[in-house]
Amino acid sequence: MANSSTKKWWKNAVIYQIYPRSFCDSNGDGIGDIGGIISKLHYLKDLGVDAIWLSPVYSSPGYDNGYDISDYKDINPDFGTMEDMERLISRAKRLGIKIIMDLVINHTSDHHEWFQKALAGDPKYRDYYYFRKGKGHGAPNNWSSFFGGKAWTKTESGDYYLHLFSKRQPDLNWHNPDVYEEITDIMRFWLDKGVAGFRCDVINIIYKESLENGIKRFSLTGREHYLNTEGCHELIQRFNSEVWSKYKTFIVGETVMVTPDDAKLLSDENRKELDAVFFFEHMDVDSRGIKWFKKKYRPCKLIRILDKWQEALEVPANYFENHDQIRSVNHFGNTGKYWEKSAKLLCGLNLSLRGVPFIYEGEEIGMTNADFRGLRDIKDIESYNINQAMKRLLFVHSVRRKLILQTTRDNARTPVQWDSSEGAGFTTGEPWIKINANKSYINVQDESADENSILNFYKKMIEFRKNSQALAEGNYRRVASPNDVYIFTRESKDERLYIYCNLTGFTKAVEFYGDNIIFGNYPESKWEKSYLKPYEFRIVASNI
Ligand code: TEU
Ligand code: CA
Repeated sequence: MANSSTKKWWKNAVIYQIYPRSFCDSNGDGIGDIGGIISKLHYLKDLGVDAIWLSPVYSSPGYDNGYDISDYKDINPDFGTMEDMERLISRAKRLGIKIIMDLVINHTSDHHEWFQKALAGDPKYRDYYYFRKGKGHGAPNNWSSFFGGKAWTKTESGDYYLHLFSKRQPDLNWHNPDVYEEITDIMRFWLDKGVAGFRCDVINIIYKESLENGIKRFSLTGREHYLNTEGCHELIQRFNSEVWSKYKTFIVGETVMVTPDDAKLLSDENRKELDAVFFFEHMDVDSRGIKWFKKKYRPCKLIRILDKWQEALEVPANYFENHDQIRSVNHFGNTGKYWEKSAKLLCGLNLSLRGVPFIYEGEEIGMTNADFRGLRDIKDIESYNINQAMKRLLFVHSVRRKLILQTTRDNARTPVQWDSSEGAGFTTGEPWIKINANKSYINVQDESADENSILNFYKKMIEFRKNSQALAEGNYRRVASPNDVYIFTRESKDERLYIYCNLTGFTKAVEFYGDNIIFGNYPESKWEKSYLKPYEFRIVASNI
C-alpha cells in the first residue's frame, strides 16, 4: 500500500493549463506573459489547482505560438526573462503549486541554431534532422503533414527536410545519439530549476522507423512508419530510467491517434514509460476522420468512448478542452439557454471521472468559441495551412470560411476574460488576437461575485473531489442508464458515489440509486429523485 511518503503527488492532483499568450498581459503589449501568470497565482490557488501545465514559453519565433522552439534553455522575450521564470517557479512553489512544462521534442523551430547550422552544411547538425535527396521530381517519400500538404520542404541546396507539422518545424532525428544527449540535458536543466514534470508534445510519433513511402490516405499518409514504434517505446523508457525517475516528476504524454491498447502500453506502471496520456477519441466524436469535416455530435457516443477509456486505463488524463480544441460548451454543451448548466455539468463530469483532471484556462468561467468576423481574424498556422490546402482543392471561400471558423484552434486561444472592460482585464493595450465580446457577462470578476456562477461551481467541485476518497482513488463502474445519460459509480473502501450526468437539453427519467443527493448543478429545492433536468449533474451518496 502506498503511504503518504511514497504516494505520488499527482495521484489526486487537479491540473490547470495555461496558454501564456492568452492568459494575462502584465506590460500592455497585448501578449500574455509570465508576469501576468505570477499576478494570477493567488486566483489559481483559490480555485484549488495543484499544478500548472504551462504551454511553451521557450525562445521561439512563434510561428506555432511556441510549439516551434528555437532555444530550449531560454525564455521568449514576449513572455519575459529567465529571472521571471525562476520567480514563477518559486512563487508557485510557495503556494504549493507545481509547474509542468511543455516539452516539444518531435521537432525544433527552423530558427534553432542546430537547424541553421544544418542548413549551412555542417554535417554534424544535418544529422540532427532528416535531410534527404528528392526522388525523381519530388520529395523523398509521399508522407503528408498534420497541418495539410507535404511533409517535406526543399532547401536551397536542393535537398529536402522532413517536417510532420509546418515547414517551420523540422523533425529531429531520434536515431542520432547526440540528439538524445542534447534533449536529456535540456530536461535536467529544467528539472534542476524546480519544474515538476513535462507534458510531452506528440511523444508517440517522435521515432521514425523508416522513411519508406506510406500507405496513401486522405490524411496523414506515412503514419504507419512512425506511430507508437518500438524505438519510441525504448526512447521513453530511457528518458524515464535515466532522467525522470531521478526527480519526483509527473510526465503526461500527448499521444495522437492512440487506441486504448496503445495507450496502455505507453502508461502501464510496470513498463516505466509515461505516467499518463492524453488521448483524443472523445474529441473526435463529432468528426469524420479529420476535424474540418464535422458530423452531428451524439452524447451517447461520447459516453461510450469515455466509458471505454475509464475501463482501459489506470490513470486517464481527463480533459474536455485544451489549446488545440474548440471550447467544451460549444463541443459537448450548450451556448444558449443552458450555457451555465452545461458548463457546470462538464465540470462535474471531468472532475468525477477516474484519473487526473485537466482544466484549460477560461473553461472555469464557461468561455465560448471565438466570435471572429472572418478568416482574417485567425492567427493559427494550422488554419492558415489548411486554408491553403482547401484552396488547392478548389473549395470556395464561403465553404472554407465556415469549416475553418467552426474548428480553428484559435477558438480556444482568445484572451482570458478577467473583467468586462475593453481589454477584458487581459491587457491595457491592443490584444494579439480578438477578445470575445461576451466578456460583458462571461468574466472572472462578475463570476467571483456571484455565488451561483460557473467559477464558484468549479471551486466547490474541486473542493468536493479533494475531500472525497471515492473520487480521488475509488474504482469506476458504469451503471445502466437511458440514452444520452451517463451514470457511474466511484467507490472506495468506505464511500460509494453515484454520478449522474444528463448530457442533453431534455428532462430524462432515471432510476434512483443510492441514498442522498449531496451535490449538483441545480439548487437543492429542485432536486427530484426520479428525473434529471436538462444538463443536470448530481452526486448521490450511498451507504455501504
Ligand atoms: O499537437 C499535436 C496535434 O496532434 C495537433 O496538431 C492536432 O492534430 C491539431 O491541433 C488538431 O487540430 C501538438 C500541440 O498541442 C499543438 O499546439 C502543436 O501545434 C503541435 O503539437 C505541433 O507541435
Ligand atoms: Ca505582455
